[in-house]
Amino acid sequence: MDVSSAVEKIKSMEVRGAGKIARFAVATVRDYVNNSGTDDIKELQQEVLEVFRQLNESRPTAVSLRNSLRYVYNHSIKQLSGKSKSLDEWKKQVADACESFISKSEAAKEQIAKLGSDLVGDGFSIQTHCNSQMALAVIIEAHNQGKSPKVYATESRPWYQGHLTVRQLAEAKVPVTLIVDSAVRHFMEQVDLVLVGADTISAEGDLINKIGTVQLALAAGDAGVPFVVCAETYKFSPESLTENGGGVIIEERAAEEVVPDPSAFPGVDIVNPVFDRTPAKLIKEIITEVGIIKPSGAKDLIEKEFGSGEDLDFLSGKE
Ligand code: RI2
Repeated sequence: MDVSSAVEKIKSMEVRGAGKIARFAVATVRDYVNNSGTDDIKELQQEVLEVFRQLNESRPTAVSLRNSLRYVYNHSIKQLSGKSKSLDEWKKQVADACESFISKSEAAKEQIAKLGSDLVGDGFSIQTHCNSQMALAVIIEAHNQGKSPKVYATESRPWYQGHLTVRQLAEAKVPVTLIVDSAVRHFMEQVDLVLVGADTISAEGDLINKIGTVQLALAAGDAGVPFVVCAETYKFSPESLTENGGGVIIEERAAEEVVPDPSAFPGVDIVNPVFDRTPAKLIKEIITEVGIIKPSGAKDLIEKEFGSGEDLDFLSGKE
């Protein structure tokens, strides 16, 4: 697939979910490098950085996308700079780094499912929001262990990712109930645990996730139900170490996703922010592949995984 089609698939949300877009982006880089006809390394390096930039701009909020490209950069292009390598060696190292990110990401999901399932007690009712492969992996693992979880899943307007969630759970034979987004507090009385995914986690331990997540966290807090986030380490933002407040852009999408014909509402401003920020104080724990942490541990985790942030400018191609 060419790069502009890949970018379009991410923008249109044909490929969506923070983990999936990260794997899809690096698979696009791998295919670009493997299919490149150029015989000039310098030219290919510049082209690959341009591919990085286009992919990075396709959706602005999920840091997973940027971190997946950063991983490929750090494990190939950065190490190769200044070394004389043949074109084939160079291509192989980039493609290997892409494959390595994809396998690490898949392994992280399995590990999160295992660690997270320990938090699920027998017969737990779990509430979830949107469609997070990480949260679902935990629930399905607990189900496979015979813990018989039941799930309340929100519709997640305006894109209705909740429909994907309920179908996925029903297919896995997990009892699931579809509820409207505004019913989260109403059903919280019957819930033991809230599990959601993450698009980005900041150094302060704040969660940026599908719009409506903060309401779910407030409802859980009010009812004394633990609110837990399932996130691979590449959902943590190294940029937030230096930028005040996390530097996360909240994506706004078209008004047509809210109402099919905005012109039928003359004089009405229709806005569609698709993510919101849940403060660390509302989050009990974050399940990652390297362990279950408190949100206050986010900064340490970022420093361990990404260093002090000296490579934040990797997309510029400067060394
Ligand atoms: P996983 C999704 O964003 C949701 O906000 C979900 O919670 C998050 O990505 C993480 O998903 P969107 O692409 O990586 O639907 O856990 O806007 O699958």
